[in-house]
This record gives sequence, structure tokens and C-alpha cells, in this order.
Amino acid sequence: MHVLSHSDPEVAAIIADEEQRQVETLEMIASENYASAGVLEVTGSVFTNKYAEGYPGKRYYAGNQHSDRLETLAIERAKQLFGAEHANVQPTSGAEANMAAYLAFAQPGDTIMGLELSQGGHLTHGSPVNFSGRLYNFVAYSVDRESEVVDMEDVRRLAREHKPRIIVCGATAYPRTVDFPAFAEIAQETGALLMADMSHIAGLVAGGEHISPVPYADIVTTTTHKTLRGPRGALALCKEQHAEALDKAVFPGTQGGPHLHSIGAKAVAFGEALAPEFKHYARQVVENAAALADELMKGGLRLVSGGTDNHLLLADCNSKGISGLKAQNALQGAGIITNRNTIPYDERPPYVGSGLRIGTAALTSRQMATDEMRRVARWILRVLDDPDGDGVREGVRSEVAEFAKAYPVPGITDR
Ligand code: DSN
Repeated sequence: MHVLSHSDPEVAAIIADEEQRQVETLEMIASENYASAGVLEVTGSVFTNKYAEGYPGKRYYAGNQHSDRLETLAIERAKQLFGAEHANVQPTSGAEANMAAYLAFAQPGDTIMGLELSQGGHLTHGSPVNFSGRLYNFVAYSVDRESEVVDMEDVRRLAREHKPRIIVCGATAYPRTVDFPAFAEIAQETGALLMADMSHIAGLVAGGEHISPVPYADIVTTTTHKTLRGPRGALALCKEQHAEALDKAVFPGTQGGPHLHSIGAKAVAFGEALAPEFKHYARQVVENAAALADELMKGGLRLVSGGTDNHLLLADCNSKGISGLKAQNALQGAGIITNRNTIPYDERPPYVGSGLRIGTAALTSRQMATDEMRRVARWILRVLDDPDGDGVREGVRSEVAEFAKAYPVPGITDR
């Protein structure tokens, strides 16, 4: 911030405060991570200045010889990382990637199936307050009441009954493996296209810790900043036969000029994820989530579906007699940053929720391993067992701040 601290000290001070917050607290929001110094450098590069509507070799503006090199590099790395036939690296967010996928393969009013939002689905998978639910006829499938795992028989029954144009699989608050082969079988049987939104698990897929949707789905969308640890943005992958429809749906269908600074940062992140160390990272994320889950359950916190297969867990705060909102706020007071969520068949409204979503991707980027996760779990339990206790919260907060400072933060402490 050496330039900004002179030219705009007000903004520089806010950024400095945020850096300090990110160093001194434990970031456990399942969709967040720490981008590397390299990713941040490209995000702040001169490519932010350039317009490049179109695609490499076919732009609507001059001066794009280096933009073409950058975007082509990002495309090639994305294809290599996920073994995909075609990649579009222009979507600026997961919502826009999903919008482009629907635009490419469905007409307004067509039927699409997705996981119920309150059970772990995403806003863009058919919520009535989102463009998806307003433009398309979404039919929601559910998780089983007992196991709290996606009920594939429910998916099959609904797909046979409603004959959707697209079946969307993937979730935003779902701790279990997504059964892509089973979804593909149902899509094939009912004549639907299969779309996998792997936003949460993309880093695990890249690292070999979750089955890849790429061989099974017609189209795969993902954000690039969650477990994949890249810049804010998204990516869409598909089979070659769908490439033209997808590209047209991204530009000019839903977006204008591509964000080349983000596309360059995606190229860096894909390069990082192609390196052998990323496999260790992905493995550690999953091991950390399992250790955290084990210690929390030992302390009497019920977890939806009884545990986790991936990077996140969804705690049922009713088991501690409090709401998700109360748990989130108490933990924030103790320097542990999570987010409240609904749990399947929740009786509380979404703004309050009974659940707490907790992820391990960001702490694993700080080199924390299973011993640290068990320690963090014990802090979480101390706070949730006495959410109104100021002394407990303050005590945990100072222990957490002291502990957290000892661990490096990519993009902050290495710059
Ligand atoms: N809000 C993101 C998440 O936290 O999972 C998804 O859009």
C-alpha cells in the first residue's frame, strides 16, 4: 500500500485494518480462502485497463495481442487441470457462469431441477427471488430426512415426472460427496442435460479429493476463489459439442468486456493448482474437516449427516440450544469467523437459521493441520456452550489472536 497510503490514506487504512483482521482471526467461512501473492499481483495489474470483448483471435477492440496470450494460457491451464474439452474463463462470478449455462441450454419457462436452497442448494439453482427461479420453471429435489444426504430416488422420481431440460447438481452447504455418476444416469434416462456446479469443491476435484464431474456432466461451472484458491471469478467447462453455445451465452449473451486482470489471476491460480503441492493441500483440507468434525461431535455438537466428506461441515446449533445466528455472532466475538445457514427441514427462518457452516480451506492455506483443528474445535465448543458469556468470548478471542498470528497468511504475510 506504499502508493495508496500517500494518495488515499483513508482507503489504505481500511485495507490495512482488513489485513490485520484476516491475520488475527480464524477464517472458517467455507467459501473463502486466501489467494496467493501472485494471484493478488495479477488482480491488481494493468490488465484492469484493457477492453477485449470477444475471444482470443476474435476481438472487437484493437491492442489485444497480450490479452489473447493471457486468456489462451488461462484456457489451456483450466483444460489441463480438469481434463476438460473446452473452457470459458470469462465468467465474472458463479452466478454469471450459471446464468450463461441456462441461457445456452434452456429457454425461459423450461423446467430445470436443482437442490432445494434451504437444504444446501444455491440461490442460482432456482430460488424464487433469483433470476433462475423467475425465468425458469425450477423443481427442487431434497435430502433424505433421516440420512440428510441427497435422496437420489427423489431425484429420479422428479426427473421422470417433470422431464427437465437440465438437472443441476452441486451445492453450497452440503458436506457429502456429490454422486455425479448417479446424476448422469438419471439425466441420461430422462433426456436431460446434466450441469454440475462444483464451486465449493473445485479445489478438491483439482487435487483428486472429490470425484470429478467433468466426465459425467454436459457442463460444469465453478467459482475460482473457494477451495480452488484463485481470484474472485468463475469458469465454465463443457464438452466440445457444447462449446459454441456456451461461449455465445457468456459473450455476448450475458457479459460484456472480460475482466482480463481476473482472467490472468485465474491462469496463475490454475498453475498453482497444477503443481504437486496442491494435491497435499487438498488432502489436508479434507483431513482437517474430518478432525474438526470429530472433535466437535465429541463435544456434543450435532453435525448434519453425521460428519463430512469434503471441506465443510454443517453444525446443527439446536444441539446446543441456540440458533445459527446466535452461534455465528458469538464466534465472531471470539475471533472465529463462520456463517449461519439453514439445515435440512429447518424450522427457523433463513435469516436466523439453525445451522452453522464451517470450512477448513482457508485455515489449511495457513499451514494448519489436524492438531490445530482439534484446538480450534475446542474453542468453538467453549463459545457455543456459553454464547452469552462475555468472559469466555473475550478469553477465547485473545487466545485465538495470539495463536493465529503464528501462522502465515498467503498474500499478506509473504508480501
Ligand atoms: N455465497 C457463496 C457461499 O458462501 O457459498 C455462494 O454464492
